[in-house]
Amino acid sequence: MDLSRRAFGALTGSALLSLALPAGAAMAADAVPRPARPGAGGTVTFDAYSMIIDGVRVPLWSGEVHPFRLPSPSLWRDVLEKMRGNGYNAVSIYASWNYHSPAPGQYDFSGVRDLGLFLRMAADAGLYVIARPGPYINAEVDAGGYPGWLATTPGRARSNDPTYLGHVDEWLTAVNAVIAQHLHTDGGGSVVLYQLENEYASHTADAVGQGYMAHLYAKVRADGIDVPLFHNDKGRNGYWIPGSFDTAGEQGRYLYGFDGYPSPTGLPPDWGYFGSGGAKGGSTASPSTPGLMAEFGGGWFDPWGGAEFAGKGYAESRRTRDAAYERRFYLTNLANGVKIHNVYMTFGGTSWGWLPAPVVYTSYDYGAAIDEARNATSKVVPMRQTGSMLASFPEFSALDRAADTVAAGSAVRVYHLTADGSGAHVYFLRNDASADATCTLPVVTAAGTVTVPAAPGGLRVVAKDMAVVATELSLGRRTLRWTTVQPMLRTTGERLDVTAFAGRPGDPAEAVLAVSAPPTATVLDGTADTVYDASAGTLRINTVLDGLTRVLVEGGGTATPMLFLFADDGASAVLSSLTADGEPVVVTGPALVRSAEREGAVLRLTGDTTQDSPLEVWAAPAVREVFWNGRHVAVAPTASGGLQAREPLAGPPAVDLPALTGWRYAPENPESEPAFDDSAWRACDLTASASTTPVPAGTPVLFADDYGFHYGDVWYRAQVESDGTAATLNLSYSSGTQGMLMAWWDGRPLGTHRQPVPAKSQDTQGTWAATAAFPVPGDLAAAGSHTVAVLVRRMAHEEDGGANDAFKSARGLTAANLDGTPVASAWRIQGGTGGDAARGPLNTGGLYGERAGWHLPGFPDRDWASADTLQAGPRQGVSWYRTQFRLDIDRGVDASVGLTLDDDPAHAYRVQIFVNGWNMGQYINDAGPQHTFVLPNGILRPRGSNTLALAVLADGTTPAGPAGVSLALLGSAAGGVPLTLVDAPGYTDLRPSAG
Ligand code: IPT
Repeated sequence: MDLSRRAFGALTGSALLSLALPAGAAMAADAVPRPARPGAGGTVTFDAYSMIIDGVRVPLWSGEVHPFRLPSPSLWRDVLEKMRGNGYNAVSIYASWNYHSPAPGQYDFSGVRDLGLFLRMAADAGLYVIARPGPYINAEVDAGGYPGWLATTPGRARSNDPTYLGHVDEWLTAVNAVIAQHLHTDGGGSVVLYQLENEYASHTADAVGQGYMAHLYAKVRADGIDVPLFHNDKGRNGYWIPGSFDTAGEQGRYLYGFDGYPSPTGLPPDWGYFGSGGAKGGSTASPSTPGLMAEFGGGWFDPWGGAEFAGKGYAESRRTRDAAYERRFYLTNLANGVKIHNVYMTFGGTSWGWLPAPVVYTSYDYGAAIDEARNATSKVVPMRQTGSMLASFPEFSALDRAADTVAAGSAVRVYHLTADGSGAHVYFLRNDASADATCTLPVVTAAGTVTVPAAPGGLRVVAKDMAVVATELSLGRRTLRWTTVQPMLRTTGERLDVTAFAGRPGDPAEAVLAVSAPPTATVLDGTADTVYDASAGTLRINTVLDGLTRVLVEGGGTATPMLFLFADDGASAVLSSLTADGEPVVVTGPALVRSAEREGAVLRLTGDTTQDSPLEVWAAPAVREVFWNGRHVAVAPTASGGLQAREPLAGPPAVDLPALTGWRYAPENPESEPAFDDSAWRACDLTASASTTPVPAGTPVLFADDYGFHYGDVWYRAQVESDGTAATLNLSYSSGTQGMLMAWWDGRPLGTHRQPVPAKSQDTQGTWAATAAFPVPGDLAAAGSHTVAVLVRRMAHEEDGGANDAFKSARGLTAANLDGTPVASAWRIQGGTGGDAARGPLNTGGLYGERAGWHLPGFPDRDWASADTLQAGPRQGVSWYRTQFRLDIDRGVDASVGLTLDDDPAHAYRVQIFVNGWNMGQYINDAGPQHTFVLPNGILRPRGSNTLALAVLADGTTPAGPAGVSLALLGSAAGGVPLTLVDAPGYTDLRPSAG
């Protein structure tokens, strides 16, 4: 029978309502449950296949998010709900020690640092949590997460040194006190896994490393963390497998995990079943624990521009690791037995303030599935398809490698697996060629081996992409004999079952259902052929993916009808499945469905539309009325048993952003003047340092960290004696890539030195140290005392990936001499004074304006000159611009706003961007590549007045200051989450006075 394009309404919803409900039909909507809400408690174990949570096998389909890279807690909920709505069932987080600890003994978990709130939101959103609090995290953050103050302590970090371990215990005590309240096991939350350390590839076979790991293990257990622990090996090296260090007598509570960031241009690696050894556990290294990819690259970080290894911007990461990359690499991981799969990053966010490690700039967008402006990109589509598949079909949770199978007609790679005990077979087909492949495949079914598709034309695997074929999948009340496109969704409702498939537009799709009696198949929308084979006992449906094709199957031996949905990528992107009051709710139309609640006949949905969107829901038969984001939606029953909105849901209205005008201007750096009073500055009087940078003979310690200045700019002043022949002032400094130093002699600029940007290794210690040689102006060299002032723009401390204390290399001035004679005495130093507690230690550095509160809302700038342009003539030093602007974005619209700076790239200057007192990043005009800075709502007031302050640092060789400064709309949706503005003090609360 061919019933293509039968009109809607030929079969009404009420006809379906009259169908009898079979006894005992209530079945779980999702085969894989979401975490219980706080209060429930639970068990967390694992076997060689997967995690087992509350007795149920749960593959974790996780994405990495860093709470510290989104300083607006209410938006955490947005990101978490976007993940859940797009198929993830877990979120993995780092906690960054430096973010929470301004000084030894001081720990802050409030405001933007409220880790407990994040964990609560994750549980509320229905996501399990993988907690990764270090102590070392890497993560492209300053010192790899170590606090600045740790750089001044003795004892080798990342080792069993007792001094270091003392500091580590302090951090773990603090952070574990928070995490322990959100464990799935004690009912407080949904944390199910906890990582010790991070890619610790040193001392893997000696007491230093083993003692360190054993110490961490015991400490974390002592802090009450009772979920399984693991470590992420830097590649599948077999480092830190169970038994490789002392786990305090515990067995079976520690997993082996590893990270992988394979090149997107190479072949996806076979790390488990299909690699050498083929151990079940996803790794030859640890056959008794499940395949755990603690980090699998979902994008890549981008370095500063202006050099050989120049950053290209994150559009490039997203292009090279696109949706097809995700299918090809992540499905290969699944084929290889990985059942705990975390994509690093899923939402990268912003390395705001002084968070970025030297290797990266402010944006940490990462080319991730959810972009820095919180937009779901095309990369969420495969995540939704596969996450939903894993949640719907338990057969995918316990696969073993099966007999090698070869496709006919095309050289696609076939991964054949069989599902433990269920009779299901799964085939992952990968096309590594650059042309689409068409093939047939022999598959194992309950009726023997069959070559699929049965219909002519073959099945297609798009170039550089991957496809899923499966047999004998349970659909709850029926069995699917085979499908040649990826199964995405399966629900069993009181009145209706739904099964959805997804693939590329134009893919031929064949789904064959086992039936025990003649069925009726009705093609409700789209084009499909259906063939009933009485002798085989099958109903075969063939279609070509194009939007959403709907086929309703009734009879066939099962009382409850089945709606088959065949979705191309675009249609699958707006296909959502939730549960309300124990019944499945399937929704098509809106980009995101955040929640579904049912009360009797009323179904309340919340979510986002990014454009005018249709809405159709399949829910409990009792549902008669639908609300969307609190608004009543007029609906009509449809032929497929759903309710359809009579009018589309509205997308977001146009958003108007104001031009930025009314600027005020003030130059600073009074520190460069001889008359400046530095008597309150800290004298550089130390003679020894724990830094890895040697203290030069005959000079006091000048390293900024040793004087408590850990982040941002730092000033130095000294009186220098000249015998009248002074010729060259040599200033050595160390700063991180893109750092710079500028000097003045008796108030006259001597010039600026810029660190050469390293051309090669991003982690090489010492490449960011240099000596600037400044000629002393002849007319100022007279015998006597002269004032030298030096400003060092430090970038960040190095990371410590090699566990060699690289983060302890000095930052700031390291040595000074005048014609070879050390400038040894009477140096004074001033850096960031710590800012305010709300914005935290990484928000501000030591510029005069930062010390004086020029960046803060409410600072009285009325005496500043008004400025029509932000461009000034060449002048070495610092200038500030301030303005205010009002936003008036409709409630109910989630607009994501950025600030764009633009100019002639020949102009040598950089800008520190402060929004309402928050340091939202650093723009380097002549390096790039970043021009647009995301300003998260909460920091930004979408309805109200905002203060923008720009600190321009110029080397004096060119005009400086951005030619263009404008607000940019980076995304908008009707919907969003309730916004709470982030509380932080203004100028009048703080009244800072610069010293
Ligand atoms: C791995 C780190 O574990 C992670 O913190 C982050 O730095 C990531 O890489 C890159 O973004 S390290 C691995 C790539 C050697």
